[in-house]
Amino acid sequence: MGNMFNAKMETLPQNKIKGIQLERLKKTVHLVYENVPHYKKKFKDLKIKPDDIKTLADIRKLPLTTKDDLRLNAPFGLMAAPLDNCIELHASSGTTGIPITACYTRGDIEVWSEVMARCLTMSGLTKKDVFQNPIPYGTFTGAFGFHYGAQKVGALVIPSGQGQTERQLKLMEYYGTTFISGVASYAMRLGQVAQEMNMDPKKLKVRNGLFGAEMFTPGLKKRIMETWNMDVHDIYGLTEMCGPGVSTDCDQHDGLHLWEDHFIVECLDPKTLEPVDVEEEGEIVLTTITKEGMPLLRYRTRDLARLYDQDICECGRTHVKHSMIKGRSDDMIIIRGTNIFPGQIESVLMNHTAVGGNWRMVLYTENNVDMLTVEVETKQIVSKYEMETLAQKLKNDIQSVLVFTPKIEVLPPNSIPETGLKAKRVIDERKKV
Ligand code: DLL
Repeated sequence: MGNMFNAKMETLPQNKIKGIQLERLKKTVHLVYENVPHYKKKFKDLKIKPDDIKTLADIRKLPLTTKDDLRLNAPFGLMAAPLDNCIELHASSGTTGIPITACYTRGDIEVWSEVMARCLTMSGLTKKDVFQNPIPYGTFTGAFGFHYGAQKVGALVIPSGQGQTERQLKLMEYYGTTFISGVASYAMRLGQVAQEMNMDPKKLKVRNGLFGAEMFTPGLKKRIMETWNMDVHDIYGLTEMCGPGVSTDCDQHDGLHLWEDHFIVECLDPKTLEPVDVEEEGEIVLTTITKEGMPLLRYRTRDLARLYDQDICECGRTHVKHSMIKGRSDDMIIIRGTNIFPGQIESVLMNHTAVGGNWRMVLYTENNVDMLTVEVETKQIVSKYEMETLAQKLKNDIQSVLVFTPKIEVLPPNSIPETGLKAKRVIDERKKV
């Protein structure tokens, strides 16, 4: 059994967790009803009152909250606490221009630090570690979440911040960093740059990494593990909940434990909004039950995953597990009638050792027909012949998974432009009809 940050809560029997959830759900429902006009109106429309929530199953009586609700009420309209009681603001850039903003009370920061400390300890962090945090410190929640959690564990935190990959690697070497965090694709980039600098990442002292914030396929995870000779864990979270810290996979690496004493999770069919069966894929819908600043009821994350059966995990934790996030429902691309998730393509690419860390899908229109080119960087500079052979192999493999044949363009390392914090895997230049 690995270390736990809060063994009592992490191993609490399910019936006790359910008891805590009900009590906290009732409190949250009253809090938003009394303080957030948006929810008061929704309750009125649905003809419900806070006291109608008597059991956990009653959660289904509550209104769902969508990204549009957040945007229409931006930036502070969904706050349940006065801004005077808030001490920090975070926002996610979003793709539509209006950022999703969340303000935290001191209590919210305390809860966030706690869940992050649990996730980090689950991934192997101890107070003996030198923890490097190569994430921009800014309104993005990533850096601060890891920072607070790692300090709570008692590790030595190096707040190395944004980018400058060579500098990050030199800091790792100089300070003897043992644990790194970050955005999944950046871990790959760090490994690639190390090799370009003739530095062998395996010879550094880094032995653990906790990454997330974007699609994180098992193939990419394996790649990072092999490049660095380190154990890699997956962390999920979103600005609307707290930032990173909603769930992480334990050493069993067969699902992410979601902290049920702070969040209630449902998995719904995105079309019917009915619960899907256990282990069926659906949209993750989350209710915060300890947040004070901006509590949210039944928030539709758009993230697709499966919830696993409620067995006690080998690691001893009792909190429910979900599969890795397959992608966002809005990530799905429909091209000539075929549904494609970027993760399906990445899974194929990562099976080929000659493929580097960076790749993207470019969609465009040619003679009124939708076309897809998958651009893939090689790990090292190779001959034209090797590039062509690789392109052919990738084409065959992708075709067998997708029943669709994209064009493949194999490129030398560093050909695809960096797009900032999270990798941009899909460029859609199709003419909108
Ligand atoms: O990305 C919080 C975070 C930071 C998580 C660092 C983990 C590590 P947002 O910018 O609000 O917050 O983006 C949230 O990113 O709804 C998912 O679609 C995606 N996402 C986050 N973690 C994962 C993951 C942060 N482990 C959105 N796997 C979420 C797949 C993830 N997708």
